[in-house]
Amino acid sequence: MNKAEIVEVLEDIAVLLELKGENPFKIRAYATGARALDTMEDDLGAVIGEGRLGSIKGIGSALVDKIETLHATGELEYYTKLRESVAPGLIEMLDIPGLGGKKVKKLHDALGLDSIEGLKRACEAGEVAALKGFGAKSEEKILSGIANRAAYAQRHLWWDARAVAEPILEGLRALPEVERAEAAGSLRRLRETVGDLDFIVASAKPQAVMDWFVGQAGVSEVTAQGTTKSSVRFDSGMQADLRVVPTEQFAFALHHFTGSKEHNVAMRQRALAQGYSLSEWGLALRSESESESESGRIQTEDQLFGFLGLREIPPELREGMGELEMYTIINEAGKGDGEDTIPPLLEASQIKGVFHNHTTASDGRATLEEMAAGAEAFGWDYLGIADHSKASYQAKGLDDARVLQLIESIRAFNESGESAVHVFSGIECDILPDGSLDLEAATLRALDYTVMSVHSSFGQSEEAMTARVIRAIEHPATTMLGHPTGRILLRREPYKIDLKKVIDAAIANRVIIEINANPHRLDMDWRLWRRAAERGLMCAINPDAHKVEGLAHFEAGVNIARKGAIPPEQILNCRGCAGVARWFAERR
Ligand code: DGT
Ligand code: CA
Ligand code: CA
Ligand code: ZN
Repeated sequence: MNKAEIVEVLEDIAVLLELKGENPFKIRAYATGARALDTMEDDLGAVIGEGRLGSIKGIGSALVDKIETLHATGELEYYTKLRESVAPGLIEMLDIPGLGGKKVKKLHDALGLDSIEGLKRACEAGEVAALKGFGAKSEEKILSGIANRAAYAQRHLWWDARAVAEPILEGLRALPEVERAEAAGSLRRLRETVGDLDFIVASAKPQAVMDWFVGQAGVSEVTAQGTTKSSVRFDSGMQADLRVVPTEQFAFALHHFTGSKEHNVAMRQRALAQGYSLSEWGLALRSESESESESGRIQTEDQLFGFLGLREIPPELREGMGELEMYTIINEAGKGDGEDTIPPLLEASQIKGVFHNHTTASDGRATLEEMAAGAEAFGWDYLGIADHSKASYQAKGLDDARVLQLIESIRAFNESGESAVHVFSGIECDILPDGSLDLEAATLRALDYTVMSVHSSFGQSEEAMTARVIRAIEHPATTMLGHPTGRILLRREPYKIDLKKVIDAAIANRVIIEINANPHRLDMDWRLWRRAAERGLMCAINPDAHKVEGLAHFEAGVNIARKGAIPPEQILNCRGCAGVARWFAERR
């Protein structure tokens, strides 16, 4: 087990002990140990090897054995037993925002609750509001937490869905009976969350493909199995549909099951207007039912679109949001003319570096050097470091003095020439509840760039939150706005904010809005980008990486930029080092 995973186990143990009402000193020992391990800069394997674990401040003797066991075996009997000793319903209750070990214990002791169902009933009966330490507001919050949890349980992050889908697709393609195989549905459209996976296969021997699909490792239930269609559920809760079609239907089936529904409706209407009926099976002339169907001539989606007078619409734009108009071939004779009206979509290879990443200076888990090496591995020219500011104390945010030190160490790093990657000094500075900034203007100006983010007082009114963020945007030292709605996909709703006004202010002040590329955020949302970019808004793709592996998330940001059809010239990451430096300087 790696260090991060062990930290999570220790944190879990502390919460479980809290839930059981154990001795506070024991609870604190685990919580402190988790923090000490988390912030330890040395390599855990080396520290254990040298027998130094017990001498690390905050790691008590009771923890040394447990950490070593977890590191060596990935398991710990004490932890397994502890989990087993707690009712599963209580552990589920911990998932609800605002409920920690102490509160769940209180609900259990005072009201005898041991399930989410019971908790919901108790809230609806007003019993929770009457409890000391809870009140009407927290009762309401628990209820909405329960409702969200039910809705969220149905969907998965795109990033996780892709990880499940890739080996399935490879497995399908490796079958000798399979001619073509693709993933369709929301996964292919690069939606931020995915309900279920959809696979389309071309094969003359559907049975063999079906058998392989339902027999995969990890399938916990076969929910449907026919001759050409089956559905399964995996242990992880993910569901997947498979449809097998003859090769000549493949393009039609792939197009249909890629969706979206709205896109399909628009395509069908377009076909009808030209006298054809379009379905998942094919394309046929409506007036002469016995006439040869057109399907035979169409073997690819490109040909299908072309038949209807369209250029090939990339899957990520098929959302029924005007993409047919955008991709209509204007001038059939001079194809070149029509092509020019279609905006090129961003490619991952155009990215020359990323901004907004954290290091061990605040709550990141990797050092500046390690992060820069990670950026070099991607072949990037530069890396932006933006650690937290002091108001984010739980993330060890930096005060003015530490920011100035950090600028110095980044300068030294750049001058040392030890890396081909240039590091830009930035900060993720808290926007305080009144819209003022967490650091001195002079400190902010000393940095190459700044990202301003809201991390507190999420419950403000829409008016107050909008004014707060706009005040930060209008500050002359602001370069970018970080995760503008604070949403955590499938976990936390966005805070209330009028993004239309925020976008206006950003354009007027030449402030960039980020696409926070963390797969849990993808904020600002793709639905807003096309229109905002047309009006001149600049974008930056920011992985918000807290460790080296987090840099890879930039790809999820590229997806969103594509879905939002943001022209590459309006994406700061497409500029070279000098271009980026110029943008930063001109803002000041
Ligand atoms: P999801 O799974 O909720 O994330 O979203 P999708 O888009 O993957 O939806 P899904 O799996 O229900 O169906 C896949 C595609 O099949 C969908 O995007 C469009 C097509 N489709 C499914 N049902 C209908 C329908 O009733 N009408 C039309 N026009 N298309 C449909
Ligand atoms: Ca689906
Ligand atoms: Ca489906
Ligand atoms: Zn943040």
